[in-house]
Amino acid sequence: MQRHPKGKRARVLLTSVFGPYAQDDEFGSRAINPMELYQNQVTRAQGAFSLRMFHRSWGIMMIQANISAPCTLLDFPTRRDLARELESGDYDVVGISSIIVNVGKVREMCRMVRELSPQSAIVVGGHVAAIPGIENMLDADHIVRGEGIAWMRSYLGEDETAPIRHPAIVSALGSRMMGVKLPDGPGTTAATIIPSVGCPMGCNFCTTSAFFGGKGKFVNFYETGDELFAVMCKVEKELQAKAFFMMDENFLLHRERAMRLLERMKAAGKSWALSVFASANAIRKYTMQELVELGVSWLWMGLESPQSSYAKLQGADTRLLTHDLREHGIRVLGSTIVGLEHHTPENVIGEIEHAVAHGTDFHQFMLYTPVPGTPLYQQMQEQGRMLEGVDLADVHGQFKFNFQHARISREDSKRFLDWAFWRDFEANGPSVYRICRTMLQGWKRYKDYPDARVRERFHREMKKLGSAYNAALWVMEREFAKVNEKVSRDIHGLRREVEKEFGMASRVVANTLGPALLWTTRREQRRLAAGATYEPPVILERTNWESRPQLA
Ligand code: B12
Ligand code: SF4
Repeated sequence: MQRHPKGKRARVLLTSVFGPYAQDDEFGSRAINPMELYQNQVTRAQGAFSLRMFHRSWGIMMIQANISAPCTLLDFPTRRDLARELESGDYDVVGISSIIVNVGKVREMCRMVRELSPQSAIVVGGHVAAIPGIENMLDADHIVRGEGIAWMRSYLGEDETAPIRHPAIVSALGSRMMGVKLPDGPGTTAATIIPSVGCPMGCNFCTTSAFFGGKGKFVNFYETGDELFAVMCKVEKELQAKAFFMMDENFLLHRERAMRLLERMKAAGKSWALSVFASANAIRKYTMQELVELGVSWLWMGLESPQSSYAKLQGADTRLLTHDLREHGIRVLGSTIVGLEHHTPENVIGEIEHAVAHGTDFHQFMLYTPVPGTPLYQQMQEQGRMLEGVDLADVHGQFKFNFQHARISREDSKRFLDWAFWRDFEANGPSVYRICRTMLQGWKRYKDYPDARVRERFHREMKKLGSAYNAALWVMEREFAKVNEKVSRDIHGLRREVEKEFGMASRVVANTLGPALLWTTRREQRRLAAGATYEPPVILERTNWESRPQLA
């Protein structure tokens, strides 16, 4: 591979794609595809009860933390921010990180670099690099497919096999719900830990798996439970974090690593909470006690479809599994695909109802989408079923099919998808209510558990349930009566249980804080109806510079 002539003296700018994001524009921003996770693909039908938050661009944060060259990281810039940095910076290398939907922005950013910083070499990385023929779509010097830390280290003449340094990453920023901004920052938000990239299960539609090698392959940043424990201790100290978002596509699949982590947590008395992604086959390798002791408190699981033949689901009764997990206080985010090959206008409703009947705390619905770089895309291309003229900015699984489905039309794909979100909300109520129910179940089961770490974790969560969350229940009970009377009564029942458990104080909080929260919720509903959107803040961070200010 070619090295940059200046090696580690090269000055590097790493940037995510520019905003604003929550609008329709010629560069590929889409109003229905803001820079948010829950609002985009999980709670989008839940109005003011939707969970709103932003996540930093972790890929380039990891790269920045692992090179010794002077480096500036620009996250969520506007074009003006980018232009200012390019004009003032004298950068030798500009690295742009993007996913496929944002390829139009990458093209424009390359154009800007050539114009404003012609001496810079342009490196494009992240999932956008999976587009076949991307070299001809934009003007870059290097297109990097797969893992980027090793690539950048090698490009700058550094040791690509050196241990990975993990930056302290606050998992979310700008969180809000029911019209209220939630506390952010050290001590209040989980820290993100990235143990690996890729997933060896190799489901045919999965871009993350395909991008890092596909079936049987993945890249581990931390091989052992001991390494992971050390990283988590360091981040715990830096961010005062007790909760961790494990950004690993299938964290529980690596049982040996997870069990060693548990041993170390036990020995050190760590009462950590872990949010993880895991497939059903991986979850079943553990007893509920092991999961609870490991601190698993939130779990993202692909349910896909009862008729699908994915190896990760083989033999799993996902409804029973979801029920058990929630009984043990583990909040479940289920993920279902709409528009699989066997779906028809007749059976898809039944499959959505089946998904809804899981009664998960959150439910993501995604359209079956052949994304460039995946086995599914290749198969559809070979069969001549990819639709012509679909803008890549619209290929994000939340709009319409980008391929010819055997039985469902492109227009209907959107109708079924939108209905799935609505149906889950209507039948199961706001996700905030559902997580309160799961938390209470966990508390009842584990409040007297012999392991003090586990008791402490549930106790921490319960403080919120007995106070602010109970006020939220008070609001939801009132507001949801208009949508589903039965769910509203269930919310009332849960509130009574919480008050029985936590006494007079929680009732007082509900009655005093509740009306204020009702007011902010209704104000938020009006704001959203009038078209209000949210954008992440622009962030600029410099490392290894001797004399440059932190903020532009
Ligand atoms: C966090 C996240 C987000 C955040 C984005 C935060 C941000 N600042 O960009 C949020 C929640 C907002 C989000 C939204 C969406 N996301 Co998203 N997201 C993720 C997630 C879960 C983690 C990303 C991550 O940090 N991974 C860990 C890091 C270390 O890996 P990485 O980013 O891939 O980076 C590595 C390499 O790619 C490479 N690299 C990355 N950048 C660069 C740059 C250079 C210069 C170089 C050399 C290398 C390099 O090196 C890194 C280290 O190895 C991934 C799934 C996943 N497991 O990766 C999906 C994922 C990236 N998202 C995806 C999608 C589709 C979306 C949405 C369209 C979904 C939707 N319908 O709502 C929206 C788009 C929003 C928008 N307007 O752009 C897809 C991308 C598919 C594709 N092929 O393009 C993924 C892969 C999920 C999936 N499997 O479908 N997302
Ligand atoms: S189990 Fe999940 S992360 Fe792994 S390949 Fe399948 S869809 Fe992707």
